[in-house]
Amino acid sequence: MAEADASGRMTAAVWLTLLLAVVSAVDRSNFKTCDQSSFCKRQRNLKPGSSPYRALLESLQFSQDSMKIQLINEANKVPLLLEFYGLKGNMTRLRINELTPLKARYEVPDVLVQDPPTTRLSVTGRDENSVELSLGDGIRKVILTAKPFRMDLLVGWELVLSVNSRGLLVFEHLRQRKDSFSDKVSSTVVSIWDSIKNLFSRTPTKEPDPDGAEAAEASNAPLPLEEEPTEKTEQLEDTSKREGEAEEDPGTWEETFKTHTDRKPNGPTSVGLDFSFPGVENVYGIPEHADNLRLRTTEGGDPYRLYNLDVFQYELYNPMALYGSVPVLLAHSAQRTLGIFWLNAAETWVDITSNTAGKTLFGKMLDYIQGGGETPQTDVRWMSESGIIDVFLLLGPSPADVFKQYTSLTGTQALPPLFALAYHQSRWNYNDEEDVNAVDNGFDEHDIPYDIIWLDIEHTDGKRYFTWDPNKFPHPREMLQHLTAKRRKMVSIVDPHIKVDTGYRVHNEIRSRDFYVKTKDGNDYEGWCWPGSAGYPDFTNPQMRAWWSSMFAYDQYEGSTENLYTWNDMNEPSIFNGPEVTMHKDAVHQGDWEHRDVHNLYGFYVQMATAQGQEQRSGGVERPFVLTRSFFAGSQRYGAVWTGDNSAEWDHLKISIPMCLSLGLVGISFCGADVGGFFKNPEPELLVRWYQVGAYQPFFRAHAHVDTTRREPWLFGEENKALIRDAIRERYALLPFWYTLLYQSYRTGQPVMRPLWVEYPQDPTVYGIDDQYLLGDALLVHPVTAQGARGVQVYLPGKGAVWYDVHTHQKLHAPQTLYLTVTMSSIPVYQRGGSIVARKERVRRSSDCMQNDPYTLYVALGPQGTAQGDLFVDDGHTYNFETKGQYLHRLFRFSGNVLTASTADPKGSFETLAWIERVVILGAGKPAAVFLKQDGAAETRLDFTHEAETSVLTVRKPAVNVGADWSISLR
Ligand code: NBV
Repeated sequence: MAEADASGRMTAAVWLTLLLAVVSAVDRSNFKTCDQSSFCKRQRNLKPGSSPYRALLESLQFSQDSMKIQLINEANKVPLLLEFYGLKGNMTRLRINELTPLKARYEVPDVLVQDPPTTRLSVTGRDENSVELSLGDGIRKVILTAKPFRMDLLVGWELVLSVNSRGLLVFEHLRQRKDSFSDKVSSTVVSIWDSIKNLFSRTPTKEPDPDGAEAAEASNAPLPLEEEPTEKTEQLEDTSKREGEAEEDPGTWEETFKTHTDRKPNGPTSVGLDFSFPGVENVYGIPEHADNLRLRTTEGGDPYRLYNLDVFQYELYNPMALYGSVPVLLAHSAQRTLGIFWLNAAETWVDITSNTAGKTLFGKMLDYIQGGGETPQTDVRWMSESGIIDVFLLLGPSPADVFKQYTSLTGTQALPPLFALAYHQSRWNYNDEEDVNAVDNGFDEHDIPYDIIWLDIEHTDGKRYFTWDPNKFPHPREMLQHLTAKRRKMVSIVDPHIKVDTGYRVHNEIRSRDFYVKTKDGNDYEGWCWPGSAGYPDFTNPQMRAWWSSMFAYDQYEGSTENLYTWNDMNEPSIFNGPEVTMHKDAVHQGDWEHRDVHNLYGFYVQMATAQGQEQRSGGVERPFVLTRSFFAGSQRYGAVWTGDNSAEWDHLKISIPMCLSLGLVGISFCGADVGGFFKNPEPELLVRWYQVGAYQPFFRAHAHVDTTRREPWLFGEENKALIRDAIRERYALLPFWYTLLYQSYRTGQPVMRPLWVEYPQDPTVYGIDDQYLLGDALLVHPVTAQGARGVQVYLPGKGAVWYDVHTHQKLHAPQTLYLTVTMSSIPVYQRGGSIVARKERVRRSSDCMQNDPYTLYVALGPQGTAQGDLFVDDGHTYNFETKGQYLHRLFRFSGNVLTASTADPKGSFETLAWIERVVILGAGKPAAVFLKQDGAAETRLDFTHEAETSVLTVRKPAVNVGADWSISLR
């Protein structure tokens, strides 16, 4: 593969080989540190202290649900407008913008699913320096202090969150750079300009208004709030000297990183704000970082960075940016869980400090015993390069409340088609149709289920997406039909970089419609990527997105069929010759917005347009499946994400757990990591362990780099093959459970993979645990992620709770930490006593073949001898569950020795042949007899077996349809 193509250009493989030869780990120098990012450095140079901002109480305006007030920076006198809303569901929203910006500042569209419904806000107190507001029921109060400006949120009499208490509010107002402006005008104009400047010393309105703006400045009196932002008028002064700290950094107006100079036509525009959580020691979220679940303090290092980047061979345990960003942080203590959603799509850095950081547990205990210790507190500081401050405070108080609140704003996880939860087989690349066929047959020969085979970039005709290589894939339709016959699917990659080639229809259409992102000079922006020179469709443009979506129609994407789905890669966007391997910040998008403003949204939009395309090709009937590498808040609405180019190393296996847990906390539940590791060749032990881990993560796909040796499951000897097969079969058996979890997530916004603290919020032992987790609230998984492991330490949470080892059915009491010895076949999983989990235990070729297979219910009795669980069933692939009510949501309850099945949701109904073939009750005594009762029928006796040693009762063949109501009594 390592050769130049006919035209003498380097092929992608040559590029890659060169890259690999030179680099073996991330080249950090390709990516900025905070110090190299001018706005981050500027803001970080501002130390906590008294805020220069003052709220002008006399400007206070109230409506039923909002408060508006002006803030003035006493140093530069530029007025800001603060809007504060009480939102339904125990949330508030705080927006800060310039009162009269030189031109509009970017406000993130399309991420919120609706205008969040507001709730009552009333003034309940006031003195000369503060206002007290009550939210909704009045239990929650906000005290706004005018000077220095801060806001404190109280629940009852307890302070739970403060805003700007460390005085780190920064709002770099838009202004004209004096020298660059002067350069453009003649000296005469300059002298007129200078005279005007002397006359008016503040932000002008359209017409200089001595009674308004200027007077306001003189007295610090507020400007009228109705005043519209002044669009594109030029500011009549150079205020650059006023910002003090902002001017020290030479990169303020123009910054150079490596060979790239960012000319910043709008000058410095950054915003920042601090939040303090008294009583909180644990914060989570702000993915994507290859780091532990619990965020660490950033003192003495870099802040966590949110800037979507293609980081080649990323390193672990650091705050560097990765492919996606979700600006949501959760703060947790035994008392409550809170969230901050910072809605800004520009480059963002997040600093975390804590007054207990560095204190040993003993030190903290001593503080506690002596009563002299400070209340623990965590402070979080957000810094973004442009846009406005638009922040949602999610007030919980439980973790479940915070998930509900956040997903009410940005949407819940889309319910994937059932097959997408099954096992995916990928590599870069399956070379041609014969290869696809051979791999597909391999799974049958070795009796391993799989659902989807993936084609990477080499399947295209010269990296022209929506095409097929005519030599390697001459008959795509037949290939896809062959898979259909096996009830399997395919995914093909569609990247957003479009080859600049006048012989390529996709390029020609985008160009003729003028849909490419532009350079600052108005030309089509071009960057270097897999196809060579490439254009980047402007996915922020709704018309562009509509056109892109239309490309997935069967007659547009030639060779595509109903069972072809999509993978969006490189959508940060990745640009080999761009600054930090991405797009220049001064590139221009629709509406004249700079790439700087929208950067973190690009990948979100690519997946959105692709998912909508798939939906449309079926007339809105079929649910899409799209995997994306880049994402933002709200991406959960469009499909799955994976953690990008990991490596075949044990630590990478381990980190896949906190990486997916973090994503789940911020709405994105459908997450996975490349099984086996993308770079390098895994030793068989690592590969087997990775399958065992992947089988218990929501998105389960094996994938590998083009330079790795082949690694289909049967290539590692019989023993390893059997272990991999077992792990995959385990996944298939649990598909009904996975599907139900995804349905719950879709309905309620709760994460699928949950850190233990989500279910056991009061148990401090679990706050830092990220090597084990829960699936829903029923299964606890502690995968083996260490080489040569002989055992794992498992913590079973819950006072007075019981757990059952799902393999041995042994009953264990909680809380306890137990040492479990493991062998190569062990996947430590426990079922919570009190839960009911449905499985399908017949081995099949693919999930589709299991459609009508019977269920086994695993009823794990809790300490009171009760249990409960649910099951979602529908056709597995259409929207009929939503549009036509065609679904079953079943509820199973065990209590008083009776197991009953009823509907959890009478609105749904669905015809299925699937029935219940077995009920396994863990922790049960031996009954004398077991009876089945169905509506309108006489009681019948059921066969059963009982294992005294493990207290497992197996009831055979109730043979009731899964949609029917029935009860089974143990007597
Ligand atoms: O398309 C090739 C690869 C893909 O296999 C991988 O999964 C992506 O994360 N892609 C990145 C581009 C090249 C990576 C070196």
